[in-house]
Amino acid sequence: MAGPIPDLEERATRCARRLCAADRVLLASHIDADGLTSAAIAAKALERAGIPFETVFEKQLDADAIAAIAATDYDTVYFTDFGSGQLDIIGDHEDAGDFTPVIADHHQPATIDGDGEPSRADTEYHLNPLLFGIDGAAELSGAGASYVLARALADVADGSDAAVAADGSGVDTAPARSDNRDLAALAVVGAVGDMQASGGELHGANAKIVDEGVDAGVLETGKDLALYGKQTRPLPKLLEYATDVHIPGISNDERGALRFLDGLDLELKRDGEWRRWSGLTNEEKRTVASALVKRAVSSGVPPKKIDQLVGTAYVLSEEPVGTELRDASEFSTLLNATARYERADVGLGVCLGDRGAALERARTLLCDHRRNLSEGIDLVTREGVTEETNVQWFHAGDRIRETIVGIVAGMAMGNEGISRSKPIVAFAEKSESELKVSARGTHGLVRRGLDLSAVMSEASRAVEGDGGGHDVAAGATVPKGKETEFIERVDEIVGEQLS
Ligand SMILES: [Mn+2]
Repeated sequence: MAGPIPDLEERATRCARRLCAADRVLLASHIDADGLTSAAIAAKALERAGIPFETVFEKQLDADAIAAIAATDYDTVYFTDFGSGQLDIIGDHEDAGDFTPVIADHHQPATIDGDGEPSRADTEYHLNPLLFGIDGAAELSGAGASYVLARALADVADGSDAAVAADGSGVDTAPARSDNRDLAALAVVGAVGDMQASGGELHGANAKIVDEGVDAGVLETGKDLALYGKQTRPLPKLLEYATDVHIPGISNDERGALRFLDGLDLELKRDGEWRRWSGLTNEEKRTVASALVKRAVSSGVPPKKIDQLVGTAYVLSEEPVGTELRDASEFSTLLNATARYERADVGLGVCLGDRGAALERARTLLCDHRRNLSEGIDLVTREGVTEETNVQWFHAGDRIRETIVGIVAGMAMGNEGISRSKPIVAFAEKSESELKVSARGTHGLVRRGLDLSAVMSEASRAVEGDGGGHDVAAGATVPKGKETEFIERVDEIVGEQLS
């Protein structure tokens, strides 16, 4: 776990040398928290190495997007948080002499070409933990891969004296020959955003990045309450909205959460404002945490669940206390909000240190996002769902954005009239001719055999669509007008899985 990972780092050095040899680089990245932090890490590293670059973002790196990239006059394209899954198409462009790809990704590499022929297994400048026996789903994210390359780039650029441009441009006040370890904080935000923290903490190659960030003074870690919103949520909301571990009389219970806090010997408000977890003293934190555990025990929450109330917190020590930027989890949520509304420029700006307009815009987007979610949940709850034998579904049309309809569906489960004993399927308009489908289940249903990834992939193929995902949450794109045929097939497959 600790110590260098020789093969991965050797490959990173090879990629770094290629980037340093380029006159200029087109940086292409995925739009989500991991993709945005990947791009920010890459951008900082290129800037510090004195390599001119331009950044583009794509929601999906499909053949059209790659063709558009190939049509630019860049000879070197650096892909972050995607590219491995498109190795076949990218390889064709490389063979045609369109550009040389450098890839830092953690997704499954494509091994079969579109025409069914096995494609090249690898390309020369391809950095992916999966090629070196490291779990790309749990141990290194796109931002992590981008960070490993950034560290190599600092070494290579330092050795080749490329760090200072001849006219001194591009050199900021930061030390020009930084070793890029300060970028570990963003790598951790990306990993947390890609849900790589399991059992309350990061593991493997991710843990090594955490160690480097702590050494560099940009990260602090420690055991803390594992609730979302420790920096920004007022105490009662922190407790009320924490539903991963359901504590009767507190979770989802506004008055209950208030009563619980009132019962503690604690100063709850200061200057008329609710205090936040991040502003409590260690002793005050202990008071709340132990009362919370006591309440969980006395109301019959299973010990395994109670353990989940505590986890490792990743704190960005250079960010101000009480802001979402200080907590890796809140930071990644803020970035995801910019990504969902296609404002990658805003998310990237925040990652690169814009604490003015970009941060303000990101906060507004997050606020709008939360309002859209709550309006969506109200809409679904009010209008109800259609029951089939094995699933329930609703059609939001254009009234809920396709980018959030899945979250809305999942959150609406358990509301009045929306059962948690059947998976829920949601349709929303994606384009003139296509519908986005999102399906959500519960872990209980998965234990009984539900695999929504298989359901979405099989049922969408039956109507000439395309789909996939995870067992508990999956999605598809299907042609408009095929809803009935599609849902019948979904109902059948789910019935088979749960029988
Ligand atoms: Mn990723």
